[in-house]
Amino acid sequence: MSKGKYYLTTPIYYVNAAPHIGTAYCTFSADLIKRHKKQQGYDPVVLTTGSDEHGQKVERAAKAIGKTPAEYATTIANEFVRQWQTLGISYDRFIRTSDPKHFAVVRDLFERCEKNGYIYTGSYTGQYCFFDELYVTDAKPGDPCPDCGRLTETVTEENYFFKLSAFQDKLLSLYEREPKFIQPDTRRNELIGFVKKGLKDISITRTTINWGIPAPVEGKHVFYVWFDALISYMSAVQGTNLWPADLHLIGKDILRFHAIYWPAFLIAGELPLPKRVFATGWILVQESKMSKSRGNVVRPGPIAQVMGAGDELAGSDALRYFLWREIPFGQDGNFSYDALIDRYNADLANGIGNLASRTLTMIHQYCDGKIPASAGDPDIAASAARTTDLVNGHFDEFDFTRGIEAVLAFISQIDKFIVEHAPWKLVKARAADPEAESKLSETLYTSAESLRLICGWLYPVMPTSMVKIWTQLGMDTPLDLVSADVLVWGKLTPGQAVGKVQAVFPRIDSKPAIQKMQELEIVEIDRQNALMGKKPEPPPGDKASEQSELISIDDFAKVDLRVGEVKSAEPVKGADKLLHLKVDIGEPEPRTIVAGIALAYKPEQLIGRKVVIVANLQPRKLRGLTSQGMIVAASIDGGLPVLAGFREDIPVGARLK
Ligand code: ME8
Repeated sequence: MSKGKYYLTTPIYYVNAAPHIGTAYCTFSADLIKRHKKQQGYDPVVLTTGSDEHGQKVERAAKAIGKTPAEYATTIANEFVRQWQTLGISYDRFIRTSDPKHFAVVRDLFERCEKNGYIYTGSYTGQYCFFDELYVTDAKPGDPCPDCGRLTETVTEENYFFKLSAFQDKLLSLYEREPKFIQPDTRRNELIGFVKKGLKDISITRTTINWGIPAPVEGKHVFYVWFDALISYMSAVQGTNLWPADLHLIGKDILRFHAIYWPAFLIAGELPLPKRVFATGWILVQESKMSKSRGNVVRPGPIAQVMGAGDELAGSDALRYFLWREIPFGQDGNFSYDALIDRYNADLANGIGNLASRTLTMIHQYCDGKIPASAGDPDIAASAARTTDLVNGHFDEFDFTRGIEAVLAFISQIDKFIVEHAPWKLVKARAADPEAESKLSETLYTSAESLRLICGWLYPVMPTSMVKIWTQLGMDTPLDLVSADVLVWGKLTPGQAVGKVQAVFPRIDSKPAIQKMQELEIVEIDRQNALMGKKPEPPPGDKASEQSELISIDDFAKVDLRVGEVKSAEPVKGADKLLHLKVDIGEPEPRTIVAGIALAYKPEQLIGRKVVIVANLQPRKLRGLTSQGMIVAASIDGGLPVLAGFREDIPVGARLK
């Protein structure tokens, strides 16, 4: 009998980056949970994923390559769909926030919140970057834009607000009433602490953005992306009775949106709440967060190709296995190619793969390729029952690492069992000894039945590879339809013919494999850059291309060069090359600039002189002074710096273009 429906979601991913192993991690994990829940008898089990497409960044990225935001978003959304398919993700619905069906659901929730008195108009004040046309969250007046480095400006606009402040007590009592609403517990505690400090109302519309869902109000308002994005979880299953979701699987970075905003919006709209939000940890590469500027983004495609020797679904299994085996779910952990291959060879090639091929080969050689008749070894049968409970218990708690460890412990036990019973000796003795014949049957039945259960336990972890072993065992029922009641000892039918033996996890030679993955990674980066309209990156260390690299006018426009007038200049104690200048660049306060020009200019020579300043450099501390810009000078090899200046008189604050 069905345990009922189970609806789970991944985050909907931004279309400003192509899939990488971080986004794949969350998606793989949702896929594992879906397969596990199905096996446990939930029906239907529905998994949705999708793309978060609105906002200024997408609008701008599209414009830069001469596409409409809709075209751009479609290109990247298709890239996610393609990637999830090649990695074997069994999602049921891919929701795009640009889908008009989603618009209706967003507007409906807004209207419900409004009807219940949780929406009001107010003025929103934030730091806005006019060049990038976006608000910089958390910026203070005077802070630069993190994208382009220009100074942000304080802007006020009339917006619609959501009364989040009214939800502090309701949310705290929700967390109390439903202790599993936020998982893992460490995150739950952090979040409760945060909510206890008090919640501020949030602005949920914008008038400075075009690429968004128009709000059903007067004027040019579109919804703030998070109001839009969270509601996709409902739109994805609109017209079904799947809502509320049983699980939102997300990364820890977006927990506040899911555990504070989302339930508050739903309570305000009098709609049912999701049952659980689980936040995964972070996949780190070389101990740090993946970032484009650090160049340490790792994509799943090349790994899947190489680890599966061209069979991407098999390679996807190797990556999945590694991530859950290596990193306790919910915590941060490191990815490295070396560790991936070490685990693969140790656990998969030497462990499960070896058990499968030796068991099946012996059945072919000693039993005419048919499962021998036996009830199996009672101790192993008991151990298998315990392992089933352990695996299910751990997977139910999303502790995939421990679940896998329980299977590995069982595999070691079987390996030992085979060595102790030595079927290769029994086969020689059986002609003269009927006892040896029945021992042989028992040993091989035990190994084959163990293998069948291992396939069932690990199917959610490595679906493609477990199906391969399952098929070699000669099983008829497709493994994805197998439920827990079949995964008990003794259901393997004697006499069943086993299939052809093929290595499921052939050993991988580390060095050439890593080299191949890195080569394919470069091919993949170029392909994705081309999709996003970017030029291929020059190979690292390619001097000729570095020197001749041309920048676009937009790149040049990022440098804020201004005319300044030196107001004061003094030596810097203990630094004979530095001068401490105060330079007026047309702002209310002169800038402090620490410049390495003391050997070329005396302080008094500089007072009143017009100079050129780079005004949007990140501030830098030098000898205890914070330099808020750089003075432009020609530097002649070996000679002294010469300050740039003008022949004509020019007003302070003028920009150089
Ligand atoms: O935040 N390690 O989208 P996003 C582990 N559109 N997980 C990682 C990761 C890493 N290094 N990098 C990313 C958004 N992730 C919003 C979500 S939902 C209504 C809107 C995963 O493309 C992780 O699950 O930035 C994280 O929460 C998600 O990708 C964010 O993807």
